Amino acid sequence: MEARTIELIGVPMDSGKRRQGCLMGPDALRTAGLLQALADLGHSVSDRGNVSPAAFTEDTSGRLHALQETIAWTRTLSDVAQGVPATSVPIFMGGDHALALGTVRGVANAAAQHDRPLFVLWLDAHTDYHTPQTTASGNLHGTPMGYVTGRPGFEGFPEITHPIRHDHIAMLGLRSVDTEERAALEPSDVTYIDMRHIDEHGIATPLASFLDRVAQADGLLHVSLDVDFLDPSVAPAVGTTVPGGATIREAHLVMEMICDSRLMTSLDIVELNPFLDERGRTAQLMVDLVASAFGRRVFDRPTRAY
Ligand SMILES: [Mn+2]
Repeated sequence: MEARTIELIGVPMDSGKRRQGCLMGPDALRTAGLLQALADLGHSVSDRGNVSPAAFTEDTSGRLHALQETIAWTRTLSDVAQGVPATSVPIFMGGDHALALGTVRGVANAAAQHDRPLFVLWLDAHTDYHTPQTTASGNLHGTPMGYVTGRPGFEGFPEITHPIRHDHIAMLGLRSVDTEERAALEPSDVTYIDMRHIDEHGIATPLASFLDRVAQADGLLHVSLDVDFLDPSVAPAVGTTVPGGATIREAHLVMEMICDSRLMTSLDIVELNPFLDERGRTAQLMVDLVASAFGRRVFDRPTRAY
């Protein structure tokens, strides 16, 4: 693929759920060699260091976990994401999935400024389509898709001025969807591909048709990769393990197809909890997957000059 300018942005965010550890995610990805892996592919890569949230005062009386901290992160990350030049591809190194409240809002605003439609590919065991009212756990990492599509009930969060259209969203790898989320998603135009569908039809066909739609619309593509998209036997470093996830090869194929499409304009790597990892194997796998999305051919390495 042609050389890209890539900005690594560390997001040590841990407020989206109660189990702690994702704040170490950015450093685990650095330690696993993310920058060098991308530079070796011929890309121009810089590490912007870690982002910090705007000042906040937590109110622990409510049902929602770390609401004010999450709102503060959302404000900051939205500004950071919106400010990335259109010539660069930002990789947001999480951090838990609540970071997508900010990153997707920000890239949606930037897309609107450039008059381009934004599409979102959500690679996850979960739909994360809750609102602060519907989440039973009170963990806001289950709400980013609800937020960026403009669902109501996000009091205190920055207003969504450019909601993501439901027909611009594909969710891949689903295998744990709450009743309320299913009821809200089923009548919508979201493309949701659960693991049974992947078992029966493969992962390439639904992904190819989504990528075709993005290309037809001359759209920008934000990819949000949750560690729990993968089966926990190959990616144990995540707090929300659900058996029956994507295999290593399925995940690489998704990344290789994203690479071939040349459509991806921003990427989240989320929910990596190094505290739960086994000798860094999950962090290493995530680095390998990102490299596939930027041109590395892991299982077929022809001799090639970059
Ligand atoms: Mn998620």
